[in-house]
Formats: sequence, C-alpha cells, structure tokens
Amino acid sequence: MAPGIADTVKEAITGSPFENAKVAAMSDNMKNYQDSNNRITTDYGVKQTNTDDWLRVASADKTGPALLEDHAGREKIHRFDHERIPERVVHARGAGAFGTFKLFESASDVTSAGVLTDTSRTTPVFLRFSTVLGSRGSADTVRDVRGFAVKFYTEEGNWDIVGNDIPVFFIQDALKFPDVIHSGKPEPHNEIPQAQTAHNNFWDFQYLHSEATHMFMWAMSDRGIPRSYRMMQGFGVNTYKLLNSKGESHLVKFHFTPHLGVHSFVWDEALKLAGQDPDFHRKDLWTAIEGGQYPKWDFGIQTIPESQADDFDFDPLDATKIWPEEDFPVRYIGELELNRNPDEYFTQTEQVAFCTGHVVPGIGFSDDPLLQGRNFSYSDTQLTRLGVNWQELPINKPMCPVMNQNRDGAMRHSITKGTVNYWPNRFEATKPATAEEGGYIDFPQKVAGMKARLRSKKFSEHYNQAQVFYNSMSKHEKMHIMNALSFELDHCDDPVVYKRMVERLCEIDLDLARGVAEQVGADLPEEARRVNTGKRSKNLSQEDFPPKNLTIATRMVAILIADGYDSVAYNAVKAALAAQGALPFTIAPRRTPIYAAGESKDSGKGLVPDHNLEGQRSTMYDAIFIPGGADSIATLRKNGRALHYVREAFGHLKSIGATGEAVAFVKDACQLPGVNFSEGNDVVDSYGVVTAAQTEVNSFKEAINLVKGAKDFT
Ligand code: HDD
Repeated sequence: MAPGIADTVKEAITGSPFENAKVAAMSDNMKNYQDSNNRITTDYGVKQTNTDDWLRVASADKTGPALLEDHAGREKIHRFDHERIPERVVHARGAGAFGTFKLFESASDVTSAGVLTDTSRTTPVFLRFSTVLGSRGSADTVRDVRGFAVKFYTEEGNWDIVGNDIPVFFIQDALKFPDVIHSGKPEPHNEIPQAQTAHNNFWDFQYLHSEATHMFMWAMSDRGIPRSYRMMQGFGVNTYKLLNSKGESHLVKFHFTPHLGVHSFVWDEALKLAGQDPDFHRKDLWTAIEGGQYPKWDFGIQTIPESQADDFDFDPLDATKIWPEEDFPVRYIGELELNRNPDEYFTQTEQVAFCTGHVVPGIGFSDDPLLQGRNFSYSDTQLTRLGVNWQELPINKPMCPVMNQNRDGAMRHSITKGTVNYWPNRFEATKPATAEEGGYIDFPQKVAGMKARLRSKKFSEHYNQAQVFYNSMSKHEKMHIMNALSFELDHCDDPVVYKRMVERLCEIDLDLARGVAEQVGADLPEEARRVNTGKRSKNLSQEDFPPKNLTIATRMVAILIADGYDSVAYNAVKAALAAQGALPFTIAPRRTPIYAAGESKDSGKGLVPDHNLEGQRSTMYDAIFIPGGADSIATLRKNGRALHYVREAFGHLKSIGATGEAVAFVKDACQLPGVNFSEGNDVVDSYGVVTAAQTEVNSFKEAINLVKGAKDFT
C-alpha cells in the first residue's frame, strides 16, 4: 500500500513508518500540526496574522475596549469553551492503542465469522484499557476492575468485545447496573471518595446484593491492582454465541492471556503511585509501544454446544460465574498485538465508542440477561457522549462499506448520493444482502415461556465459586485479600456495613472472616455459615500465569549512585540490562555530573544522571541496583531518600542488586523487624536480593524475572 498522509505524519513526528490498515484508512482525516510550512487559519480557512491580541480600540499608549467585530478572536475563545464532552458514565479514565489480530487456528467448526476462520487475515484492532469508577482525571493504580475493550475492524464490519480484566461481574441482570455503579461511585451528598470502593455505600450494596460476592473477591485480590495493562488478562465476561456454517450454535466465552504473565502491585505500591505518578499505567503502555516492545495476548475461546447448556450445576448464562477450565479448557486460536500508539488522545482514545451489540456474521448473543441489557446501554450512551452520528467518527468507522437508509442527524459527515433513501425503491438500489453475500443471519432460536421478571433457578446460588476462587489462591494471595478487605472496611464508619460484610465472609471461609473481623473491629465469628469444601480450580491464581518467555524487557531498573561510584560494576550491569531490553535509569543526589571513583572533578566529564533522588521514588521501578564505591556509598548512607529507596524496595519485595560496599549498605538499610540476614558482609541472603562482592549480572536478571515470586513474602 502506498504511504498515506498518516504515514507521512507519523514519520515526520517520530521518524518511523508503521503499518496498520485502520490507521492508513483514517489518513484523510489526519493533518500534521508540526509542519513549519503551516500557517494559522480560522476554522473557515482564512490565514491569520495575529491570534494573540484581541482586536480593540487602542493606541501605543492606551488600551481600549475589545471589539465584538473580531470574529476570529471570538471563534478561538468559543472553540475553547466547548472543548469538553461528557466523560463516560463509567470507565471514564483510559488509555488505548492500535494493534493487529492474527488467527493461527481456524474455528470454522464452531463459527463462520471470517475473523475467526480465515488464518490469512490480519485484522486491525483498537484496544482501550480503563478503570471503572474514577473520573477522567483520576489515578491509574487505584483498586478497581480494569476495562479491556477491543474493537476489531473486520472485513464484515466492526466486532467489539467490551470486556474486563476479571471474568465475572457484580450483577446478573443489566437492570441492576445503575445501582451497583451508584453504590461504588462517590457518595451523592459530598462526592467523596474518588475512584475508591472503600466507603459505606459500596459495601452496603455488596452485602445486600449477594450475587456480587464472587466478583468482589476478585476485585479484592491482586487482580484489582495490576502492575501494567500489559500484564492483565482480558475476558469478554458475557456469554455470546458462535454460529457455524451448518447452522449449529455454541455458547462461547472469550479470553485474552498476556504473554508477559499476570502481575500486580502490592497495595502499598499502588497507593503511593496513585499520588506519585497518577499516569503510571498510561505511561507504561505508551513507553513499551514507543520502544518497540509490543504487548501480546493469546486469544482463546471456551465453547459449550447450546444443546448442553442445561447440563451443569451453574447456568452458563450467569455472568457471575466462570466456566471452570478443568471442564471447559480454553482453546487458544489467535494472537492480539498492540503495536502503535494513537496520534491524538481525544479523537481516538476518547472518541472511540464500543458496543456489545456490534457483532459480525457467525457471532451472536446468548440470553445472558446482563448482555441483553448491555446491548441497549452502549449505543444509548454514545448519543449523550458523541451524538447520533458517532459511528462516522474516524476511529469508529468500519473499514468495510457502510450503506443504508439512515440519514441526517447532527454532525452528519457522509454525503450519500441518489434520489431515493428508502427500501424498497424502484431502482432496486441498496438492497438487503443474501446470506451468500455475507448478510447477517440471526440464529433461529425457538423461545417459549411466560412474560415475567424472573431469573432461572441456578442464578440464585451465589457463593460456591467465590469460595473456590478463594481456595485457589496461594498463601500470599489469600493474605492480600484479607488485607484488602481490611483496608476497605476500615474506611466504612457505619458498623452495620462492616459487621454484615464479616457475616458474608463466613459464607466463604471462617479464617478469612475472623482475620478481617479482628482488623476492622467486628465481632469475631465463631462458626462458618457454610462448610469450606476446600475445592479449588485452575487458572484462577495469578501464579498460574507466568510469563510465556522469561524476559526483563521493559522492566524499569533504578541504579543509585553518588560521587565515587564503581564505574566498572555500573557500566557492566547497565549494559547487560539494556542489552536485554530492560530500562535502566541512573539516579543520584543531583542531576549534574556525578564522578566515578578515581575520576577527577576537573576532568569536565562525569555522568549526568537521569533523575535526582527527590524526583523519583522506588515505587516507580521494578528493581534497583547499587554499585559499590566507598565514597558513593558513604554519601548514600547519609541520604535519607536513598536509604528509603532501598528499604521501600525491599519492603515491596523488589529485586535489589548490590556490589562491593553497597552490599553492607543494603544489609544495614534493610535491618527491619523479622528480617534475618546471614553473617558476613559479602552477601545479603534474602529472596530477590542479589548481592556480591563481584558483579553478578546474571543472578540479578534472574531476580528481576522472579519479582512476582519475591512478592510471595509480603
Ligand atoms: Fe459496561 C463502558 C465493560 C456491564 C454500561 N463497560 C464500559 C467499558 C468497558 C465495560 C470495558 C469501557 C469501554 C470503553 O473503553 O469505551 N461493562 C463492562 C463489562 C460488563 C459491563 C465487562 C459486564 C459484563 N456496562 C455493563 C452493564 C451496563 C453497562 C450491565 C448497563 C446496563 N458500560 C456501560 C455504559 C458504558 C460502559 C454506560 C459507559 C461508556 C460506554 O459505555 O461507552 O454504556
């Protein structure tokens, strides 16, 4: 394909070309601000000589009133006044990227969808990650569910999977959505707290609405505080249908599993980062893609022949239940890669609009009552946010032809030629497609029943899978759940709320309930409300999702130095980390040249660090390395910020590498209650800490790889 404007724009700005059919298709809508040949014009195209001074009655020594006549001036202010559109009612804060979807195994046995059967295609996608409860300007690292919404620009039209990083949901029926969201959003009287579930209303609702139990256990687990968007699973959550060319129907759930493995923060890191770097996840995604470290997910399906839908002890249409992977293995058939950052946040990430109702031939809807209601809500909300012609916006426009009788409305872009705009018409123009031509066929489902506000009987069981989830956690994951619940309920000052929640936990596990009760000041329960069966299931613990290939690529490493540092160890470790795609940053007491041991300050050389110790925090890094050097370490020992770096990183169980004099420094800095190091100054004997009198680059890399494992000990 010949390079379009989009390619030239991108190349002019970043110097690198790109390939993405959807981005190329948007080239007609793109313009390049950063071109010195451009001249400022009004929106109606007239070049302007001055956009700084309002036209006014004035002379060299007297400024008089502004003139209404200044149309260009009024246009500039008027356009600014109207820049904002309503933020999303949920999932307001997000970050997106373009990418591609490749199928490596045809699923033609279960579907006729081209995107899931044609292995020769590369389907462009746009993926938007989000938090649910916070406003557009809230922090990335809060405890919350993360949105995982994928728009596939397929040859047969747009297909949207509007999913989350957690496979179940709080409610079974879409009609409860306003209630669950109102209870989690800031309280109505004072709009507090922002982007938090830690308040009375949320937990009040969770108790009174027992079907939420499974989901809140996931949200309180480490899944609620992911380390990176690149290290989360994505789930379609709802049950859809796949329809094959024989006219058979299967129920289906969609899965995305990250190649980097599933990793999380510890809560203290997440809390601190929310203030220290509210854009942490956004930046992480952006930097990885700009650096060519493209995040990837395996795409998989779980299917059940529709004829067997009633054969299980749970209802496969209930979105508060998973389909256990022992019984319904995920069949991985494709790969999704994100490989290009957006050009402009507003017109792409903000204006992208997803709809669960967007399906293509071969994919359909089940009777999942949550999905059925969602199908109404998404297109409805876009009317408030974007207006009736939202599907014409460049980011939302399908890549295949769009033609129908829909016309006009605010901000209509397309100009449709012709003397008629209805069907049937005497010209036989723009007629319905046949199935052979790729027309959408609704699955001919036989339905009989009473009209009633009812759910099927199996929907009333709410605790089994919540218990299986808890039982499937590792020891430290269980502890994190207990601590998360203790944090949240500590923020509830109405005793009714936290006492009832402890009762609810007795449905899951008595030890958990007692642990939380003690911490939050509720009565200590004596008995479980249900026996804990001890039943577990696979692929619920994050430990079941290690990285596909061990890699330290994109892991952020802080290297702490001061004047007199050991440049041999510094250079060796830094080069080795960079060679493996890790991102080493040098941090020192000041951002002016730092001199190595033996290097004269008069040499005029020195090394300019990336940051000073005040500018960054250990929480922003996955690991730290400290080279030796007597003077350097003597300085760092006296620097409270440096000491805190080491201690905090150790407390968060991050990998710490040290050589020479730095070994004893790490050891002294980490003399915390309950920490026992072996004798001697040459080695610090603690999981994740790699020290040596000599540079042990390989062990340090190993340790960074094991960051997740190291967190076992929090
Ligand atoms: Fe929703 C946005 C995911 C239930 C109504 N939802 C939204 C987004 C995601 C989800 C990822 C952000 C899309 C984007 O990035 O633009 N929602 C889910 C999942 C659900 C779910 C996984 C359960 C399976 N949602 C749900 C229900 C309703 C909605 C039951 C209403 C009845 N959701 C909306 C919405 C939003 C939305 C109000 C706000 C902005 C938007 O749609 O485009 O319509």
